[in-house]
Amino acid sequence: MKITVTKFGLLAGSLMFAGGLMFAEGTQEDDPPSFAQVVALDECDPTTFNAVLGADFCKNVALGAATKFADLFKKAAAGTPDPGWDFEPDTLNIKKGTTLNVFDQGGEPHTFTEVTQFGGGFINDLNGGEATVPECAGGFSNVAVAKTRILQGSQRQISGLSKGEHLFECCIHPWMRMKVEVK
Ligand SMILES: [Cu+2]
Repeated sequence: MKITVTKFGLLAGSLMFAGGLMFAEGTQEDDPPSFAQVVALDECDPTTFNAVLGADFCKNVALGAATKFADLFKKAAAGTPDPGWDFEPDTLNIKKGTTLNVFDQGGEPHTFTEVTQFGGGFINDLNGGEATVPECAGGFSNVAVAKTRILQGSQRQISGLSKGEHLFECCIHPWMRMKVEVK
């Protein structure tokens, strides 16, 4: 009798497990995952950045790969901006209805700002000679620009993108650029 009860218990457990799997599959078909991940990266050097911009502006996440504050400006002025400041991936193909999750995994703040054409941001000395694009004009005193800011360790969600090509750049470090194709 004891054995029968145990067997029944196992059978019931298996059925519940199978039911769980079926339910999970059904849910996935009804509601396909519609998120795409984007990350913002940088290699700011906390010591030199925070000496200029204030304590805690740049978090220590680069683990030795850091670029000093003055060097970031030098490289940008020379037309060879630091590739450690980057959105990944560079291009993304998504279906209409997909939400972008843009994570700032770098040490400092960025913006993820849609622009009609790539160009300069709101810090002239980082623009490598390019003019500020209208969408970045005014910097963070412009609420429309401030809304596109992403702080370290946080994310911005972009949804409702129309079909076609969308361009995004960072209004601080305008060589951080990304193209999103919505089909
Ligand atoms: Cu940036």
